[in-house]
Formats: sequence, structure tokens, C-alpha cells
Amino acid sequence: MRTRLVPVVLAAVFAAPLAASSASRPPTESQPQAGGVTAYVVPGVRTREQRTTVARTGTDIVEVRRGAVTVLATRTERRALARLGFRVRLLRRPLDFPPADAAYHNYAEANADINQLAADHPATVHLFSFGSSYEGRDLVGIRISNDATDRLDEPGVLYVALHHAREHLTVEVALSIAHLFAESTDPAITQLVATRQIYFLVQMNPDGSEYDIATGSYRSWRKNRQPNAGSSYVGTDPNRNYGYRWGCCGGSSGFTGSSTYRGPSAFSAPEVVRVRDFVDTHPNIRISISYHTYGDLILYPYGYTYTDVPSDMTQLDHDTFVAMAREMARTTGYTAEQSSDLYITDGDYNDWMYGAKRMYPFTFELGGGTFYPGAGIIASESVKNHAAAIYVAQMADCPTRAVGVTCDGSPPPPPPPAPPPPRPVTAVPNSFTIYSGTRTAGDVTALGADDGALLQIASTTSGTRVTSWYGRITGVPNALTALSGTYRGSHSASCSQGVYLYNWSSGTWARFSATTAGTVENEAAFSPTSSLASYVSGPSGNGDVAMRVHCTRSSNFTTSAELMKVTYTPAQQNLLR
Ligand code: 0X9
Ligand code: ZN
Repeated sequence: MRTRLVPVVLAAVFAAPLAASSASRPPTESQPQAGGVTAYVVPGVRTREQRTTVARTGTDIVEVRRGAVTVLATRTERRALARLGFRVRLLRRPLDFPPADAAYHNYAEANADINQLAADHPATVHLFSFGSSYEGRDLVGIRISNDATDRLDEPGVLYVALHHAREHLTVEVALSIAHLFAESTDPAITQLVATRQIYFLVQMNPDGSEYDIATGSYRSWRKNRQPNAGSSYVGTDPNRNYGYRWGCCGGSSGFTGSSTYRGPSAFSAPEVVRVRDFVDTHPNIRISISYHTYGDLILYPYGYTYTDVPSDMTQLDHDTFVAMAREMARTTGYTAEQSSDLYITDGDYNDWMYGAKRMYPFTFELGGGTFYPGAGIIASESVKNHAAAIYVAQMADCPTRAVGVTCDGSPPPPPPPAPPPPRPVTAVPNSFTIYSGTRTAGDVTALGADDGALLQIASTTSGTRVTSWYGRITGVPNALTALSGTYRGSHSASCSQGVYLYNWSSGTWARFSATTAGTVENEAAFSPTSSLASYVSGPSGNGDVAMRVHCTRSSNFTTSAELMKVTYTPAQQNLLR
């Protein structure tokens, strides 16, 4: 068995991730010397000079082993190697994800999964081809609908994944959403399957993604695998190749070696043409999500300009984008913003879908924090995206409904009925604490009702006689609009009585009642008018209210507490979900 000498991936300079944090930097990536997808082992290559000779044919050396190199080569390059006298052997190792990421679907596995889904749900899952990639891979589309044939009179929604080769998580999320629509028995979803055409283009750049995993270790490849005339650099960035303001604004590169190379002309990349043709022939599509990684973002047009509402966008559409993106940000936890808030692009999917087609596209930058977040993230990231996927399908009949504008001239639906205003709540202590004096009868339950049951506390017995204690009422919200306190009690002899609430902000007892109280039961009732939350412990949520009763006299006495309660009105819940 050969030992691996230096597992060097010569050409792979791994990319700076294109997350929000590195938003202004364009992505970088490896640039192999020429195109090709077939992996070969070239034995007998030992010296740097030999490797240079191999590399000069244009092949991409991806691994250096003892006495051999592994290359990725086109047919032309393979012939060139043969002419130079090198033997090439097909790499037996399958081109696949590293073992740890085996849960990801490569091109064949994704198609197998799609085929199985269609076999399991023949009435609703319909497969189609939307053409071929540059290298001739079939571009497989899924249509989910209870209609056997495509119905352009039904609202359409389109999910696209894998514009960028290394963004493999997008395939997983799109597959998961397809499974959701196909398998769910939730009436809300079956209703969508019955009334919508739900389209998926799950792998729009399969050549690039297969290339990315071709060696069993990632190559950080982004573009497609289309050669560039007169250049050894391969590939066009599909997300810079769409024909709306293509190349207009410094948001793409004209250099073939750049990872954001826009191509020689708009729609020069076959995969982009295939997406265009699909959209052109499906005017029923109203909303689309294009999945990318990573950055936890929901982006809406435009990307070519920082202007929010340029002349090629209506205010209504802008408002609709914002409202829908916000709703999806709520359910995903991602941040909604205009594409150009991330950075300027030109020729991206979003801009063409809106600018040229007047559809409502969103670009999702999924989470994961890296292009290769591992298989562990697949399930959680998929589920996180389900609600947004359902939402766009629901809105596909009339996206402007998001801002209350109906599409059939009917009046907007009435706003949901306002919830009833919060009602006052009365609460009594669940515990008490004695500062001065001694309990002689009763317990905390005696404080809960004006029923003759008493909590009795004997005063101190020397100096100025004192009873001093407080009851603690728990579960009171900090957000409250009214607060009042009531204390009823008597004493075996008259004493100077004060009733207080604890101010948790200042750390002091605030006196609300001062009176001489005797053997006749007296009531102290009071309502603080400001800083109500400071009488509740903690900064937010629920806390405690403490009510203190203090009485002094020159000779012994006993306090009989009959009732202690607070009444509060919780603040209205925030109606914005
Ligand atoms: O640059 C892209 O094509 C997308 N980001 S990624 O990291 N997946 O490559 C973002 C495209 C959205 N458009 C703009 N940001 N203008
Ligand atoms: Zn991307």
C-alpha cells in the first residue's frame, strides 16, 4: 500500500468565506490550470520537475503521493499527458464527499433521492429535466402538485439551489423542503400541493459541485466548469451571469481567473441559460428562493445598486420584499436586508428575476458559518427553513398581500380582532418574613382572604415595641400598567403603623400609608402611580412584590394581619409576532 507522502492540495487555496462578516471581500478560490472532471492517478511522477511538466499540460494536481500524483484532467489534458509519455490510471476511489460528510448528497445521490421521492409519491411528485450542464449532466427539476401535468394557471413558487458549487448545504435544504411538500399530511401543506405548482431546481451547478468533491477533500470551488476561451482558467460564476444589468456596476469580474467571473456575455453559462429558459416558460412563478451559503441572511433586490427603490422598482414591490423578508427572518432567525447591503453584485439571480421578470426573488444565505459545516447541521438548518418555504408558497397567489394589497380587487382582509385588553390580576403572598416580633398564630394562608383567619405577630418586648414583617407576592410581571396594594389588619393596642412596598431599583422600602392603627380592623389601600416596575424584582419577566407592615408602641402588643394583596394589570402583549 502506498503511503501518502504529502497530502498537499496544490491548487486549493481555500476561500475566505463569504459571510456577512467578510461581506465586502469577494470570494477567492483555487484556480486549477484547466477544466475537467475526471480524476486520474499518474504514476512515476516523483520530482518537482516532473510535477511541473504534468501541471503545464493544464491538469490540476490535487494530491502528491510517493511516486505519483492525482490529477483532475479533461480529455484533452489526459491526451497531452499520454503524449508526454505519462501513464494515466482512472482513480478507483469514488468521487464523493469526505467520509465524515457522507450524509450530503452528491449529484447521483441527490438524483436517486429525487427519484425515490417521485416513486413514493407518484400523484404529486413529478420530475422533469430542465436541460444539461456544460459537462452534460442532466439538470433535474421537481414539480410538486396534485396535477399530473404542469398548470401554468396555478401560482408557481420556485426553489433553486447550488448556484455555487461548494454550497452543498443548499442541496440538502432544498431536498428537505421537497420532502416536506411531498410527505406532509398537514392540511395547510396538502392545500398548497392542491393549489400551487411547486418547482425545485435542486442542483443548478452540478459540474461545479462534483468537481468540488472530486478528490474526497473539498476544493472550495464556486463557479461552473465551463472553460474560458483563450484562458487556462475555468468557470463562470453563475450568480454573475444573469442578463439584467449584467456587468453594469463593478459587482462582478471580467477576469476569467476570478471566482466572480461574469462570463464573456450575459447568459453565457449553459446552466444559467437553463434556469432562464425554465423561468421564461413559467410565467406563473411569482416568488422564488435561491439558496446559498452562508451568512444567515435573507436578501431581496436589488444587488446592483445601493438605492432602495430605484426607478426600476416600484415602491409597492419594495415594500412587499421588505414585508416578506421580515416575516421569513422571523421564522428562520436570519437577518433580512437588501442584497446590496451585503455587497454590490451585478448579474445575480435576484436582480434578473425581479428586474427582468417582475417576480419576487429572495436569496437565502443559509447558516453554518462555513461552506463545509459538516453533516450535523443538515437537519436543523433544513427544519429552520421549512416555515419560510411554506410561506412563499402560500403567498405565491398574491405576494403583495404581505402589505395588505390584494390581487383581485377585493378589499384587504380585515385586521385580526384585537385581543381583549389585559384584565387586572389579584395576587396574595406565598410567604412572609418577620424582621421584628414573633409569630404566635396563623400562617401565610391567613393573609390570602378577608375571612377572619389571622396571622398574628407579637411585638418585641423591650424598648420601643415593634412588629415588622413583610409578605412576598411572586409571579408579578415587570411589564404592568397598574399596581395597587391592600392591607387589612388590627392590633391588640394602638400603634404607629406604616405600610410599604419594596423598591427593588433603589433598594429601599417606600411607605404608602402611615396611620395610628388600633383594635378596629383598618385598611391601607394605595396605588403607586409611577415606576411601577421598580416594585417588581428583576429587570423583566415576572418578579416579586414585597409588602411590609411596621408598627411601633411603647408597650407590648400583638398585630393581627387579616389580608394582604396586590392587584396589577399586565401590559398588553406586543402584537408584532
Ligand atoms: O455573492 C453571491 O453570489 C452571493 N453570496 S455567496 O456567498 N453565496 O456567494 C450573494 C448574492 C446576493 N447578491 C448580493 N449580495 N448583491
Ligand atoms: Zn453562493
